[in-house]
Amino acid sequence: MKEYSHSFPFSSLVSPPSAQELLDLAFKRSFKARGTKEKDPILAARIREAGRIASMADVISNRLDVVVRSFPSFNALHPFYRELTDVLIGVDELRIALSRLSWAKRMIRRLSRQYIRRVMRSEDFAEMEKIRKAAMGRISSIVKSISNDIDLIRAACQKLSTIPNIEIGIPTVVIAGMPNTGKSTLVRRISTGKPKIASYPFTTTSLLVGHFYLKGGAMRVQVIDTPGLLDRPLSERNVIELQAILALKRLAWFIVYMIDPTETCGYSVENQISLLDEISREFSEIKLLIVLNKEDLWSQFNESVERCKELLRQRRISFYEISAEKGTGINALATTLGREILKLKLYTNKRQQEAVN
Ligand SMILES: Nc1nc2c(ncn2[C@@H]2O[C@H](COP(=O)(O)OP(=O)(O)OP(=O)(O)O)[C@@H](O)[C@H]2O)c(=O)[nH]1
Ligand SMILES: [Mg+2]
Repeated sequence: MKEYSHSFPFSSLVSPPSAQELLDLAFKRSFKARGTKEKDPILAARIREAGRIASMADVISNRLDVVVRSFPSFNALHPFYRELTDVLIGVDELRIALSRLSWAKRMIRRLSRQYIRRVMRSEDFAEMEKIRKAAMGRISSIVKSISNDIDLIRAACQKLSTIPNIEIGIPTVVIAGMPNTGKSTLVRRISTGKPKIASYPFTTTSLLVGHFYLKGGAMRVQVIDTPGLLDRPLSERNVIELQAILALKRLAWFIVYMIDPTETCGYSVENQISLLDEISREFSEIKLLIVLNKEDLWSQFNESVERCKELLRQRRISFYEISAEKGTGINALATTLGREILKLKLYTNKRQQEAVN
């Protein structure tokens, strides 16, 4: 079995400056006066011109090197992080961009050595200056040629830095459902997570993590709030929804599926249950707990609430009745969640123990 690092892989990413900023920085550095004690004017000129080439090349190649090294190896990444990178940026595109930065770094170092050798052999001031200008021109062209790769990596750093620090391997509950059903409200209620809540769909656009504690604080459970899912095929899902799917597929020990039977979320009960059917099929091996929310409004929406309950009864699915906003029914839900997680944890520990023996 492959062993993955469980720590957050994107905490030390270094974002590159744009190609133009990098060149400006390198030019400035290379023209900073470099004193030499050399009395011989030819030798002094060689040292000065060679120093300018070296310093330009060093500034750029070192910076590119630091950027490339700050990225984790994608092969060693846990599938959740690798697939999330793929959804947000594209692993292949990112790999190509990084390898082009490495290529540029090597080319710039090689060119700088070649041109420095030529400067050091020259006896002529004008020729030395010409060689130095030629070196700078070629280094600039290389940097400009990777301008798009640099931009892609800058965008990647920005996106990857917004990924929450999700821990792999600790008990994890993922809250899923259609938009506006109250998932974030529940996460706020039962965990330390503080997602944004609003009365319009697609308020949550990325994954968000909170925690709650079991066994008097001895066991930490991760709760993940996800963006709302629509009832449609995987091939039509957008980047925001794919993050929710990925959390379900790769992280969930337990899924809480949220239904708004009042339909004030903007989606019909039939639609919400059709998505539930899809999730139960797709993630059949993960334990699923169904929650009907907004109980404080049910008296105004009897008809749809009854339709919803009937559809669930037909499927022999039991459910919890809560108001995430008012806090009713939350204790019973949290108690069950805690009990089921402890059972799963015991089971996992036993399996691990058996694997060791
Ligand atoms: N009356 C009532 N309103 C609720 C309840 N739970 C959530 N809401 C409201 O429903 C709206 C949506 O809540 P959110 O928690 O943002 O819903 P969400 O499922 O996270 O929505 P997305 O992030 O867009 O998928 C907000 O206006 C909440 O105040 C509830 O139990 N009762
Ligand atoms: Mg939300």
